[in-house]
Amino acid sequence: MTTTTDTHCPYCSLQCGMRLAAVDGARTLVVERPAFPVNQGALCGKGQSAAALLGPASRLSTPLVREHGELRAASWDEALDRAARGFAAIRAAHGADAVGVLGGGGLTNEKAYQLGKFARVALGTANIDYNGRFCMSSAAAANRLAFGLDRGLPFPLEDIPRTDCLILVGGNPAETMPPALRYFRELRENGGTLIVIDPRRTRTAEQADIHLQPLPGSDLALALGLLHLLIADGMVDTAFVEARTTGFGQARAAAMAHWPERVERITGVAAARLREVAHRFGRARTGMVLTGRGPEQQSKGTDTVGAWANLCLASGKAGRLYSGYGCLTGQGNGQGGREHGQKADQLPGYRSIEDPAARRHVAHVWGVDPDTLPRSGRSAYELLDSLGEPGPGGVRGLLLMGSNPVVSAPNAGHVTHRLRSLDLLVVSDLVLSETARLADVVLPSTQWAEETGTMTNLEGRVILRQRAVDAPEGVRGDLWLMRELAERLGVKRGFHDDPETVFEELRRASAGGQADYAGISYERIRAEDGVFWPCPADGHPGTPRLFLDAFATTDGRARFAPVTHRPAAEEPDDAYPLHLTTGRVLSQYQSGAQTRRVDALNSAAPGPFVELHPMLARRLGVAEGELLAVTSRRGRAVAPARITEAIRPDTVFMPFHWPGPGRANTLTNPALDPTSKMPEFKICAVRVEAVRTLSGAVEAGQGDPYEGP
Ligand SMILES: Nc1nc2c(c(=O)[nH]1)N[C@H]1C(S)=C(S)[C@@H](COP(=O)(O)OP(=O)(O)OC[C@H]3O[C@@H](n4cnc5c(=O)[nH]c(N)nc54)[C@H](O)[C@@H]3O)O[C@H]1N2
Ligand SMILES: Nc1nc2c(c(=O)[nH]1)N[C@H]1C(S)=C(S)[C@@H](COP(=O)(O)OP(=O)(O)OC[C@H]3O[C@@H](n4cnc5c(=O)[nH]c(N)nc54)[C@H](O)[C@@H]3O)O[C@H]1N2
Ligand code: SF4
Ligand SMILES: [Mo]
Repeated sequence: MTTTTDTHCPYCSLQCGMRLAAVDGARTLVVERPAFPVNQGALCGKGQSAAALLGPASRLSTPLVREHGELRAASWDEALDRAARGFAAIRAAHGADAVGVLGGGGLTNEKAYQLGKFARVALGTANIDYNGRFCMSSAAAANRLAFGLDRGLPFPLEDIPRTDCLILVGGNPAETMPPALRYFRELRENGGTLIVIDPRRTRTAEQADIHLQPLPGSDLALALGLLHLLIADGMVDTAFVEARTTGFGQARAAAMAHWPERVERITGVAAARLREVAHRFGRARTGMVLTGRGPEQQSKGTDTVGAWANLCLASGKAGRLYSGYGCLTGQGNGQGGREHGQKADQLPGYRSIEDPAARRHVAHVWGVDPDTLPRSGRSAYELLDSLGEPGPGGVRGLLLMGSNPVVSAPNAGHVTHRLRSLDLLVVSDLVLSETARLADVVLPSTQWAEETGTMTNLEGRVILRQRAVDAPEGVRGDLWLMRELAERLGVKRGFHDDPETVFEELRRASAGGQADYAGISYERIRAEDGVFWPCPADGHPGTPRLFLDAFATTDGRARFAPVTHRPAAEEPDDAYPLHLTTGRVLSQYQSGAQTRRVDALNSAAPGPFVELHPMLARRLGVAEGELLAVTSRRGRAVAPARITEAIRPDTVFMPFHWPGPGRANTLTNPALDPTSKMPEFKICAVRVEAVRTLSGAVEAGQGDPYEGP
């Protein structure tokens, strides 16, 4: 017998609708679900192969505890007791803030919400943050500064084909969100212009009318140069600027100092090309700017996104139909995960943890005294960097749910060392990730199709992932294990393992906040293909398009960002003469903890590589497939050369999906953006050499590049 369930993909923020068919309760297949509007049946290879991780084969199926240095199987009681006792002991000895929590943007809204509550109420710690800090925190910060609200896209994807000119900055959806490419294709079929800005000629850039190939880290200068040309060539929409914005004077002054020839020197983009882009965008009736991680994952990411938002505002392409700035959020619940309280400075509903009214509201929903709620804690990298530190302020115990920082954190050799120095590391995961391997207690969690929960996709559309199959024997849900841990920490009420009960509480906690879910219910989502927040009341239609009447600032006006260009935290020099940038490939997801366990994906993308230009390859004397050692101030990585004319000759690119000798994050620079605390994943200075053997090259390097399989 075959039963089918409509649900959504476990991976990226597109949250493609899919149908799961369970055959005789034994096999699960992904089949087409044509009706869901976002992807209309299309799935990428990751979605198509997602059922491979449902069975027990590559999964954790029992809790593990460390004994005499080794992980061994344990009962749930033993594992939970050990975790709770350990946290309580650290708290008693060093204070509540000595226990940290790191969450993830892949967790459902219910899990993210309850994790934030668990940290503040059951552990009493300020130190909770999540991996979204490494993802879209710069765009989130810039959105709040410019528009007063952070929702990645202020419009649904279906608006993209209806705009006249779209600039996509440092995003590669052909590999990172393939079904979304349809929207960009339709834009061009409708006569619109697609401009892509990326140091590499990616599969996405190949589809553009214009591709600019700037130096990594120079986007801020590029955006300032475009604004300069809008002003100089009379393309500013003065009526819009006067009626709906503030702060143009300062932005204008900064832009005037970025004349085209100066910008050409900083970015490597010819002044004539810059002018062509400024005129196409400036003269278009409607226009959008979308950013991916390229311009965001920089130590000046917030300012850079602000500069792109400025361009939209100056040309009157914001707060109007088919126009606006948007960020392509990345993780499955990258959007919802940043709304309901697993961020260091935040309470549910996108409320500030420092705001007395917000504290009162949420404390009331939680049934606690507002004064017992901690204040803001440390951001993700600052948290990881403080692990195991002796003395006051050091975090000695960590609960990690939904991230694999041994592979994905910047300066990962150092982060691994810090994780190892903890008194207690508790990891909840589906698989024995590289980080779970370091844990003292590993808790096997249910995932995706084995449990129900809501996710909020990149459009701000709240969708429902429905349970379709039974979890493997021995595996429990994250909601359940939070409740069990809370109980063992003496908090017997307020934690639930039923997702709908948690969602009902989340609705109340978010009510009146910016990300207001009060009018959204499981029943409504089922009936309506998702509901866009804010949705403050039962009969409210939801809000697919934001800012059409007013921006979300107190005076309703958008704010120009007062930004000027500055260099990357680490620029090339004689010792490290090249730029390294990092990113993704089509067939692996993030740290690869899930996708490296799927055969079909592994054969398509079996391992790390270093992408470099033929001119550079000749200079280094390296042929396709031969090994290269890439060295930065933080360590050394070794991977085969992939030679392509698609990249600038002064830049090399590595994907970050693998642990071991080819781990890109051994190299990356943890310099943080001062506002968003985003690390500079997209630029650091490196030296590249041809090497003969892997082992020789690794031994000659520094640090601790090899972790896990
Ligand atoms: N296959 C796959 N899909 C994914 C993911 C995955 O791991 N694998 N992860 C998901 C997640 S969490 C995210 S955040 C998204 C990310 O989605 P994207 O933002 O599309 O992904 P990236 O590859 O990180 O970066 C995009 C592009 O930025 C370019 N770039 C590098 N440096 C610079 C720069 O300085 N300036 C500019 N303008 N561009 C630069 C890179 O060359 C790259 O092509 O993808 C989501 N989808
Ligand atoms: N060099 C470089 N580094 C980067 C980036 C880059 O572009 N370049 N991008 C950054 C970005 S944008 C991101 S988003 C991060 C992502 O990097 P990570 O935070 O490491 O993300 P994942 O690899 O998705 O890790 C999620 C982990 O949680 C597990 N998991 C999945 N679902 C659940 C669940 O429901 N419950 C539990 N308990 N576990 C679950 C998975 O098995 C996996 O081990 O990487 C960042 N690192
Ligand atoms: S594009 Fe994203 S959501 Fe859609 S199938 Fe691929 S990984 Fe899943
Ligand atoms: Mo991300």
